Amino acid sequence: MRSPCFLLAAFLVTSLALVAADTARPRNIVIIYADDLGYGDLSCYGAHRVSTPHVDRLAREGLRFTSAHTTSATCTPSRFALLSGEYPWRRDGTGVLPGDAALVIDTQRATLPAILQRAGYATAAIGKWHLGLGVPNQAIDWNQPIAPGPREVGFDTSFIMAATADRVPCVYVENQRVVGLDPADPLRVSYKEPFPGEPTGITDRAKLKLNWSHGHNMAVVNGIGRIGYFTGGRAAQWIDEDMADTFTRKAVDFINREKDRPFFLYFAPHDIHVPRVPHPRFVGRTVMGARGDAIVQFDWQVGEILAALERHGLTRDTLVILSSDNGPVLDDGYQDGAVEKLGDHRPAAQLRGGKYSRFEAGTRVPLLVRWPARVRAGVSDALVSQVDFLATLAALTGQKLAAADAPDSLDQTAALLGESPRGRDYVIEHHNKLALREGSWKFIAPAGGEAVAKFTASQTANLPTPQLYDLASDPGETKNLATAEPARAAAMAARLAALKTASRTRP
Ligand code: NG6
Ligand code: CA
Repeated sequence: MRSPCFLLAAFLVTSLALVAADTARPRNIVIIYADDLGYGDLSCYGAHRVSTPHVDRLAREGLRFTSAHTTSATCTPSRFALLSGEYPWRRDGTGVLPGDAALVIDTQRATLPAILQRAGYATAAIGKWHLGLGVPNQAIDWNQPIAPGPREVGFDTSFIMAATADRVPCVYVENQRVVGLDPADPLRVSYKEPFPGEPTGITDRAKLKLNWSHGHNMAVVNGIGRIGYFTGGRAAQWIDEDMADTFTRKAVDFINREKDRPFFLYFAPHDIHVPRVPHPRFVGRTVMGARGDAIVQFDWQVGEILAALERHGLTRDTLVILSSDNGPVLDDGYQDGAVEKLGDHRPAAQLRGGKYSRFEAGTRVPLLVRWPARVRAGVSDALVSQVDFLATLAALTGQKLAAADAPDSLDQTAALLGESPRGRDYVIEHHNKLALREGSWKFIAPAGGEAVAKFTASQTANLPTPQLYDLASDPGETKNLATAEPARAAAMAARLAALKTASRTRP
């Protein structure tokens, strides 16, 4: 018979191992990546004209960050950085992509999903992709399997839209095949010229159910003008009103299917990007029109994901990260009432700018991290960047990075799990040109004064002279101190230039 001492020791070893297994590494990882959701758009970040109870639950049970950044003020570059751990401005072709673009992620390098796959997680990408498909200089044949794509990037399964909901082709692509295509009606896409006989947002403007304000006047799908032209593929076209339900069902199916093994779900809803056409059950849920209703629809999707985790008893051991790819925008090309019905809602809270901007609201976004087994609930002011998710999740799951991998991704485990109040000592903010944040100081490199679509240089920060702000006393970036503090401005300009020319920032 074993001695009581031995039994006690064995018991202690086993329970310590169990505790370690519980907290060293998350059982599952879910990233919920909203589109164009601003720093002030959630009730847990102060919004009061819209209520987001499901997201607020994540905030209550997890960590809410006040200084979290995407790398860039638009979608493709931010998603590129999130999945590759590299600043997008190091690579040509990582700006907002058309729907027929080639894949922009280098499949020879480690990616976030590939690392988690290696660590034993089942991986899925569901929702918006916008990172290109196929190889450069070779037109995609939408009627055949499409590669490379999410699979070659590290996702075992995928159910995506190729680009954005305002860009053709308006079809879902599941495991790299267009869903529901009728072979007798092949789908063709062009970003150059219209297909003869197909309606456009100009010829059929009077018949549109959602009128455009700028751009979005090419192909018409589901009564809405889009960017780009297409012909054929009628049976495969999505219905915008059902998109949130479709993506959510796919995400919940994935959780149900993989519940018994570790999984990584990258869930990228279309909301609250344009065209904002929420399902009828969400229409009128806020006084803010389509944009507010789309926020409620986004919140509902979060609730469905959390409920699926809960049902399978996975809440405690699942790391859930919720954030957005860039800051808010009201009129992004459709007349959907976002401007007129805004009232006193402040999509960027106290921050200046929004999508397309190097002012804070371009890249400072909501970030919530919930992992009950390890992360204590609270608020963190640590300066953090999504470019670090890759190295942090690699470290958390015990994966080593090769020297060439993720050149700008730092292991920020302590900050992202709330174990340290200190994050990075700097973040780089990007839209065309760069800006640097160091502590509370913000330096914005001069630009040529260029406007972006309808957005003026004073919204985008593309001013011809350097700008320097002290966010501690001036969170709204209203007092340019570049002339008053020339030494600080020069030092920050020099540091930014050095960071830009270095080929990597990960030691
Ligand atoms: C812009 C579109 C805008 C949106 C954006 C990409 C026009 C006039 N504007 O070019 O509507 O689609 O690209 O947004 O076409 S993002 O969030 O995917 O980066
Ligand atoms: Ca976006």
